[in-house]
Amino acid sequence: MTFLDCGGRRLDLSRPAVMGILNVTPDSFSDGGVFLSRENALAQAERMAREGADIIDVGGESTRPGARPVSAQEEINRVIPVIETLRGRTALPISIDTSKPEVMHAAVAAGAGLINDVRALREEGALTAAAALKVPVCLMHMQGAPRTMQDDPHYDDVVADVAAFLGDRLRAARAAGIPARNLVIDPGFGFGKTLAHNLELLRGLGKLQSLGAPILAGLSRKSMIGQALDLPVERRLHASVALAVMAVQNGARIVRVHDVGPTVEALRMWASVYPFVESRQD
Ligand code: 8Y4
Repeated sequence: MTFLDCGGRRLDLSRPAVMGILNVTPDSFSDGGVFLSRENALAQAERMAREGADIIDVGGESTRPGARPVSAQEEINRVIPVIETLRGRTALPISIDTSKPEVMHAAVAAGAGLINDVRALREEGALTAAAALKVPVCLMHMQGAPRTMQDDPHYDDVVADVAAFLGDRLRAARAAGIPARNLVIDPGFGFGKTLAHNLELLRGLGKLQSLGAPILAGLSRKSMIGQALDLPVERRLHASVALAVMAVQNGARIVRVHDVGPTVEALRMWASVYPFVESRQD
């Protein structure tokens, strides 16, 4: 379990891995449509590669509360040209952020080597599609649906509830024919969670390790930082880096971030203190 085979490109998990976020949505909260054009998206990806990203996550659907749903065709039109060009311009594995089976098929055909699904393969046909494509899959926890998930989230015990959900989705994925070695789990910070839920999940992240799958954590620039520190999205870099280090310390193997350079530097320092994953504390 020291690497994931992402369609022939290796993602080394013997040290913390950094997943760079590449939004190709015109309504992205953080990037404001600046990287809508193919050329800008590619320049952004190449910068992340230079800064030490281990994988690039390409997404064409916004899951912001209130965002408009996007058709499979629209998602394909946004992401496929970017994946095709990226595949030739960098040797890094490429991840496709989608929940739709049609997009999974098109993206893997275009060169994506990992499926990042915030709906954990719960859409109709998604388990079958992911199993047929034979690439690793990240299964993320979300309570409710993006439009309403932040309305009034409730849990008995957020860590236990998220662990139970991820355990169910791991079993469903394996039953559909996805080998255990190709499964990654993610607690889904910010997806149907209050600030208190997110903080408790981060403290208890290590408990998810008993599920036996590598853990991915996405905390970069999220509203939990805004809520805890009263900072606007453009001033969340330092807290994002701190949270990435805390997630790794608590067992995350992959962190999904906007600011690759600063995160890589912080995690290289972490890895010099903890050179072997086995020595990690939780
Ligand atoms: C500023 C910028 C504020 C972005 C909020 C956000 C995750 C994910 C997202 C995650 C996995 C986001 C696609 C939300 N978050 N995939 N995707 N894990 N696996 N919001 O946490 O970045 S989108």
